[in-house]
Amino acid sequence: PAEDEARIDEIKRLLEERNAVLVAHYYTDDAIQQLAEETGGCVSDSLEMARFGARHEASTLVVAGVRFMGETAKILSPEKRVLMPTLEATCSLDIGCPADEFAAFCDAHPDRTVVVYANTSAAVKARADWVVTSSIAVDVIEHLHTRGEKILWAPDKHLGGYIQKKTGADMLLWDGACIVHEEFKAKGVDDLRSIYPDAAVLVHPESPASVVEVADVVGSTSQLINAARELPQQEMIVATDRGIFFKMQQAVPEKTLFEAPTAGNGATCKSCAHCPWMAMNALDNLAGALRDHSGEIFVDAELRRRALKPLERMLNFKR
Ligand code: CIZ
Ligand code: SF4
Repeated sequence: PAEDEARIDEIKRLLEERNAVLVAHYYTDDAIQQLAEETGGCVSDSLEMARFGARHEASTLVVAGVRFMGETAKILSPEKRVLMPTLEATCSLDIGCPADEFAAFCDAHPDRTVVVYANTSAAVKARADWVVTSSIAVDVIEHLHTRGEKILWAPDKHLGGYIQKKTGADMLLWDGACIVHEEFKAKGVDDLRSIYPDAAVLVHPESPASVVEVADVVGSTSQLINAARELPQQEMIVATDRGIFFKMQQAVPEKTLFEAPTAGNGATCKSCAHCPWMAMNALDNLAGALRDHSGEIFVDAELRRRALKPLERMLNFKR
């Protein structure tokens, strides 16, 4: 629509005027991902978003994603201005892991190394020994397990359970979940596979164990896109936020991608597997953030100092 065109032009102009770069997550709307690509920004998972933002020379980062991604960007680049289209975009994992309750949980288990998923507040990160994203989580836990460390893991119990199974590490799990991935159903995937028996099943490990069990490939968003490229199958059933189809289809234009069912009856659901908070990022509020610097992220200096340590461990981690 012409309205969108005008917004897009305005955003492009403002990005230049403000010496800003757009860093977008795979789960944001297609229009935002496309804009990030066209303007020399990046579209990626939270690990690469963090790396890209920290490396980039722009003085302002516009982070289209959810709150913890903006906070992470600010923690890594305190000298940069970090803007988000909306500060309301949170995450069920972040909400389900309040800093005070989490600190009490850690205090009760002082013998454990505290590893938290990136989808947490700065205050929770500040209490952790390690921060990990799903693309690096298995490798980090494997490393800690090899050193004989016992783990306290938060907040995603499905991802934690998956890593535990995969590495054999001793992991105590916080009881949190992603409201998007938790809705995928193994029965729905099976039913869809009975219609497309040659399809590969690609699953993000925030999904329930029963869905992970029927997967051909389990991995983070970037890993699933790579798998779509590398697998011989021409059809893919994908269990993660449907925002991923923008980049995945670009990577494999000749392949057919299906959303994994969330309803359990084999019917694909057009609106279920999409994060309501990611969906709050739109062209309008993105333009607004650049125009008047609304949605600016600030992180308390002392909190930042403490949260930076476990984040840097992650960024410096080599397998
Ligand atoms: O589910 C999320 O929010 C993901 C996959 C975040 C990330 O690590 O990119
Ligand atoms: Fe959080 Fe799930 Fe949304 Fe990701 S998709 S931001 S884990 S609620």
